[in-house]
Formats: sequence, structure tokens, C-alpha cells
Amino acid sequence: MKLALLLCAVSVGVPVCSANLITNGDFETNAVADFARLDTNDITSLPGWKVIGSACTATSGKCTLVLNTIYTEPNAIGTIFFQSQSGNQSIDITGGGNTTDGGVEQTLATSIGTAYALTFYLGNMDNNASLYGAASSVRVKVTGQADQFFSNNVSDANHLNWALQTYTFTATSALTTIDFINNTSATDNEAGIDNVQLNVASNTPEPSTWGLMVLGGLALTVRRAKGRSQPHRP
Ligand SMILES: [Ca+2]
Ligand SMILES: [Ca+2]
Repeated sequence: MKLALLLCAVSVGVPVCSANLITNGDFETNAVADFARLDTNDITSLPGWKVIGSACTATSGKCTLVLNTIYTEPNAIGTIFFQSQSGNQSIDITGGGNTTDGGVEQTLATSIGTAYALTFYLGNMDNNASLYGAASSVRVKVTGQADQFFSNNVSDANHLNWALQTYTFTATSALTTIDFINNTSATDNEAGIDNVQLNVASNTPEPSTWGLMVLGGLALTVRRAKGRSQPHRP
């Protein structure tokens, strides 16, 4: 514990120890029993996030679903499982069925010229399941940046496959909005998002370098302490 605290204290501002800037990036706030359908412009159901989408408002499926990790569905291949990547909840930005342009967004303070690392997990349901036969795809829209597209086409039998996605950008505004917008084929009803994190990524040594520096400093301190505690030889 003491070493961990020291690492944090020494490496303030580096990704390995900086705080996640995203609010409720794990979608755990406000527990749902099995799942919940969220409509566009909802800013209360998922604290920190605003539900977005235009086409999805005209359907009963809503824009984004919150899924408890226990949620399952019967399917032609047997029961399929929508386990979270982290914690007890994830979201599905295809909404109910596939409402084509659902998603969520969050606006947060950023420093112009600073590089940030955005990471998240993208969930794909087994492509062998009926209604889930395509890759899960998301369009990430960040203020001042070109749109980024991420896709996961890996199938785990009857379960979600969660794949880590990363994107580094340099902020161009004091306020940055990050959108996760469904880009999944209408033939597939799941695009999972979980464990969203944003950390400062600029002008810092690699985490491994920080670790070596700290351990080197500790070794030096220990050697000096030992030198002081040893009795003088006659
Ligand atoms: Ca979660
Ligand atoms: Ca799929």
C-alpha cells in the first residue's frame, strides 16, 4: 500500500496514476434489475451521460439500453448472455432492436493542447446468434477531431466478446464532448460499451519508466538508511 501511494504521489499527471476524467464511465450509477430503455435527451438515468439519437425517438425501442450483467435472451443457438465487461452494468447503443443512431455523450473540461487517451470496451454478441450476425461498430465523435470508427467482430460462444479500444487526441477546446454513436449494421442488435476512461496522455514518461525511476529512488533511500543504521566497525 505504501509503495502504491508513493507511486501515485510521484507520478501525478501521468496516465498510470491519473484519475479517470469520465463520470460514470462504468455505467454503474443507478442500478437496473435486468435492463432499461433510455430515450433521447435523457440526462438523469445515466448520471454524467446524455442519451442521444434522432431516428430512435420514433420507435418503441429507444436509443440506448442499460443492461445488467445477469440479462439473458433465448436464441436459436440457446441462451445468450450479455455479461458486463466491468462491474454489473454495460450499455447497448443499438437501443431496443437496432434503432440505428442511438448512443450517449459526455462533455468535460479539457486543457487545450493537452493529449488525452480515451479507452473503452466494445462488446460484440456471438455472430452465430440470430439477430446478432454482424460486427458491433461505433462512431466516436470528439470535439475538434475527425470521427473515429471502431468495430469488434469477434464471437465468443453465446456471450459478449469485449475488445479494448483506444484513441488518443489533443484537445482543441476547454470543453470537449465525446459521443459514442451506434454504427452497427441494422441486422445486428448489440453494440456494447463499458469501462470508458479518459486520462491525460501528454509529455509524460512511459509508466514503466516512472516505475523504474521510483524503484531506483527507493533502493537508494534504503541503502542510505542501512548505512546509517549499521554500527561503525572498529
Ligand atoms: Ca460496467
Ligand atoms: Ca454480433
